Amino acid sequence: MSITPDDERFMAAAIRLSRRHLGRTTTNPSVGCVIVRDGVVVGQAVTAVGGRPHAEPQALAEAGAAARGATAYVTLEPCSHHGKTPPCAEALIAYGVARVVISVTDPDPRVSGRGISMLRHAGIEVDAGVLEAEGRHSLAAYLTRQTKNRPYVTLKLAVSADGMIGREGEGQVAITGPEARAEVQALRAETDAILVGIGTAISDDPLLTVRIPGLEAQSPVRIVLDPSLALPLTSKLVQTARQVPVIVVASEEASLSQAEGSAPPTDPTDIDSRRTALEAAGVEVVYCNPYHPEILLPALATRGISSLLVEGGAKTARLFLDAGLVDRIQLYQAPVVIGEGGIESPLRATDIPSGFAHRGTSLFGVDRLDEYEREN
Ligand code: AOF
Ligand code: ZN
Repeated sequence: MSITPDDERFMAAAIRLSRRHLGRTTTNPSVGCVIVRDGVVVGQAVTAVGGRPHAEPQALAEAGAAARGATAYVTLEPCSHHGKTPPCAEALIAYGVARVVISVTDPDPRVSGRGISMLRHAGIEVDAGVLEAEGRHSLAAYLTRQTKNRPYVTLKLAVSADGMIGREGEGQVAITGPEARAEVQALRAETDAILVGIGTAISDDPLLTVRIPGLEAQSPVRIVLDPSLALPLTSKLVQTARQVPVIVVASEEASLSQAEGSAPPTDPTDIDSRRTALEAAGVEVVYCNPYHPEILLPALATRGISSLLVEGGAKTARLFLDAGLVDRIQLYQAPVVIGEGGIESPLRATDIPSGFAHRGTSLFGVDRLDEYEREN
């Protein structure tokens, strides 16, 4: 059977549904499943928070007997493995579904085409690749971690009309307005981890949590690149480390502390006592080279982090850009003028690196957001 406009419409609904649990199912992907019988939706579900149960068995349970002869729209190939739950392909077969429409095939080596062949062997018609670009977009974090062994990296920058991202020595400077700031919080809520350099952690003293009512529990893990453990015990990050996890990435050699805005070299005993104090406050200290994203990112993937939001400052942004390890750029442009003492943005709308495609523009109050994504 060929793909119809209705197929795309129901797949679009499944993709939209899948976005509901983005950032809350890691390391599992957030998958959407819509079951349709005679043009009517009889069951729909998204992978549960925490990653299980998967989407399909929940949607099938809702459909019940109406699933017999129905079409299931799934954003990811149904699984075929006996993992923590039984295979979803088996459930689709058991309920008597007649057709399965899939957006993206699953790169998990335990599945990888086997879900589709199980279904076909059982006589179910399968169409894959429907709205694949949109499907891949919704599964970007999962696909990146599976195929590249690193998290999907989003760089967020808020740039003033004169090309600045802040003012030297002034802590947090409001560049965007409240609408754009709410949007950034929504982005945090669907991301596993958020990262800043020690310079930003000290000068801005940010909280980096989600404060949208109802979504507070979705705050990402907060990561600070802090080679010599200079993060003050009085900082908001440390003070809230018991509520929302904080990971400090320190260098194995304290002598690397010349880099970004950090404290001057100190004797090792000092470092040891700072480490003890940070850990006593609930901060996790990880030793890994903080200035080599190509080493750091796989280490984060191993810890189950599939998506990472890089929020500042200029040097940290540059570090990830130069390493070619940014997948998406979210560039806010605000009409504010910073002027004297401004910290220049590492990036402006006029110098987006090659290899990034413009994916869209949104307006938040007086601020403009342009989204760029790496093409490949
Ligand atoms: C589906 N539907 O909703 C999801 C799937 O650890 P397990 O046993 O839960 O298996 C994890 C794998 O299951 C994951 O790597 C991916 O291949 C698949 N995720 N599959 O059929 C779903 N979330
Ligand atoms: Zn499954």
